[in-house]
Amino acid sequence: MLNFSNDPHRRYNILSGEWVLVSPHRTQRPWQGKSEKVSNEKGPSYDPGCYLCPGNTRAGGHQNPDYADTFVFTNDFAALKPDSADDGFEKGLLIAKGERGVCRVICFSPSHSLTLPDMSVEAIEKVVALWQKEYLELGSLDFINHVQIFENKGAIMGCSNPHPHGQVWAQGSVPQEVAKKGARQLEYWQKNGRSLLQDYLKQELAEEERLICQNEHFVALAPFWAVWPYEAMIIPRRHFQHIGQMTAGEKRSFAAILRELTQRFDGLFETSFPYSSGIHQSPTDGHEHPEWHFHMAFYPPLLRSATVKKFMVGYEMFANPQRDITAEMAAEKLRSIHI
Ligand code: H2U
Repeated sequence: MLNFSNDPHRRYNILSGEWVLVSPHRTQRPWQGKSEKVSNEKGPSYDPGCYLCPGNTRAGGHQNPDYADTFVFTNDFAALKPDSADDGFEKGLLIAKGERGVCRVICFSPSHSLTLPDMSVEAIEKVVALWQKEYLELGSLDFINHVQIFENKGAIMGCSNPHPHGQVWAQGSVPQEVAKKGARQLEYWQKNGRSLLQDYLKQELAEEERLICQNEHFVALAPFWAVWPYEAMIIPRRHFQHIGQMTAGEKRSFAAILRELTQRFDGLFETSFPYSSGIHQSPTDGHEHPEWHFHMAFYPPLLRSATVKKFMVGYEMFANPQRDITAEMAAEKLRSIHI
């Protein structure tokens, strides 16, 4: 009988249809590889050289308003543009397609030195309200079929500026990570008439060992198929498709669980915990998507301390993602953090 905390095994990701190799017996191996430098120093709340601080001038020459809570602007170096060509291209085996879109940057707070876990629930609720507005507004444009909301946090994740901020990339096609999750959820919906994540959440609530924290409307857990060491997922108890459908109570609970989860992350290695987080929800392609179950995923790179990160290299690049500590071990650690 398979022993999850000792035997090498593969776990199936019901959302993406992909597998992860888990090698729990390797958690004792020594580390003589690269260590990252960390600084736990909080900078000043205003930095005259920061392009996101209120009143400052950005690289493109635009001046930020003297904003009091959140602020959104069109990315001055946008990866996608609303008016570019969107023709198809095919020449033998060379295939391409023009892609139109809109990229925006969202400042979470006027304070340069804060991060989400340092902010009040009320302040985070304003960020959630802005995500809601951006999803609905960009999603209603006729050339936009998907809106990706995400945050890159920490220099280790390639984030260019510590000022608390995230991004929104809205585009004409449905990107591949979302398309994979959509396909699995649709398959399950058509077969069972129920939300895949609703049933998954029910099982996780019964099993308990991968739960991290929960409140009235949301549950944060380490998914069974997690790839990143402290990967986490926030799932609403109610089955809804997108952030635009969140009730006032759900918005508040979502802000509260975002705060609690990120505070637990910060407590893990006593450092401002880096991650990429993103919201996965229904495409804005004009179709009903009853199969979609809104959720948010966190992919943090740190492995065993504030300075040792996991690298997705070698076997992972050429074969399959792999991890050592199990999702159960990670959840237990995150649950035990005092916040
Ligand atoms: P990161 O979240 O990866 O740090 O990206 C910040 C974004 O801010 C990045 O996409 C944009 C960059 O293009 N930016 C501006 O739009 N204006 C500026 O003045 C500097 C950075």
